[in-house]
Amino acid sequence: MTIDLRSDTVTTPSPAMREAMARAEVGDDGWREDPTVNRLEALVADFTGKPAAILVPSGTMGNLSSLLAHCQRGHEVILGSDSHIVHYEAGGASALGGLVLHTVPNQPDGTMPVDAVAGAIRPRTDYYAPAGVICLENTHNRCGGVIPPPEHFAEVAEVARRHGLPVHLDGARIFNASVARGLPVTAWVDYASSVQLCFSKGLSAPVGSAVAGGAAFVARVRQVRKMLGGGMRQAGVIAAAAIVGLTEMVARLSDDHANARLFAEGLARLPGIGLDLASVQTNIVIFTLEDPLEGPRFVEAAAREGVLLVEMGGRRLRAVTHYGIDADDCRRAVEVCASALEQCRRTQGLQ
Ligand code: TLP
Repeated sequence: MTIDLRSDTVTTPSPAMREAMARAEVGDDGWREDPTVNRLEALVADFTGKPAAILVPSGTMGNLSSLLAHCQRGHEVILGSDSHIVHYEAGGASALGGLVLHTVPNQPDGTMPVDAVAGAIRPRTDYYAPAGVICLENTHNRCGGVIPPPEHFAEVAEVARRHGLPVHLDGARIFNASVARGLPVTAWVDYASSVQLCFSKGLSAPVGSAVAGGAAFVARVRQVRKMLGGGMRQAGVIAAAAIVGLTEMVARLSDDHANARLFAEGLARLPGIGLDLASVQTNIVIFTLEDPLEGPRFVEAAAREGVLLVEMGGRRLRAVTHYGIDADDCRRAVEVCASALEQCRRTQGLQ
């Protein structure tokens, strides 16, 4: 059996989700007549403590529609250099929104130096593109699923407040942060004007994300979602699974975190692997291979033995635990990584 650690996006719906999808009461959401979508949106608003929420097809559309709703063409989006929006959203904010991505270095703990955030907000003169929004990400994917603390959010929110800017939170995995820290999602979300959260990552729903924020903002996102072709009709079948995700799959994220730690501890003992165990705070494990071991070769060797990982460039690799992966899988994955290291050394003539 393949142990797929490429992402928590590979999860498939739980039996309870399939059941809920089959039974979902539906209507045309274009008319706001899908009762299951309406229930999901109310639930998300409740969870996030925001006045309104809207279902969108993906995390990428959630972020993009939020940025387009906050900004006008030519505005700058101030965000971390390792943000998902910068790396993995196909440049949509610039291509479709005419927005300029102004990056501030991300630190290993997923935060940004607050002075640098403030410094990125340009003076209002004819020369500069004006700032439109500041973005945060939690948990921070490319920093290894780490959890920037609420205090950091408070500091960034204060900078934003001083400049009259909104803060958008890419909270694709905010529930992982919440479970790992034992805090409600509002511990972070309260500092953001808007949040995007995903149902199709650790919560294991097949499709969907939500954006939450103020009523006028969400109304604007609804219009942008339409523009982007993301308006859906009988989306209750999707929303039904997301509701199960929100109500039944959040607490079990602690299993994913324990499994990630088990895998990371085993991996850290292997010679040739660089891994800072302090960075393993949730379900993501990012590790490095020592020079001159090659990432793509390692990924191929592990795949031949049934363990799938993602190569991130620069000898960095990623493993993500999720629903469907248990402790035995993680122990097996460590053995396979040990074997992959040996194979790499052999094929690269290093032993
Ligand atoms: N992340 C995916 C890939 O796109 C890299 C993954 O496997 O981790 N924000 C964050 C922080 C994300 O990690 C992701 C997905 C998204 C947004 C986008 O969500 P989708 O894939 O639903 O568009």
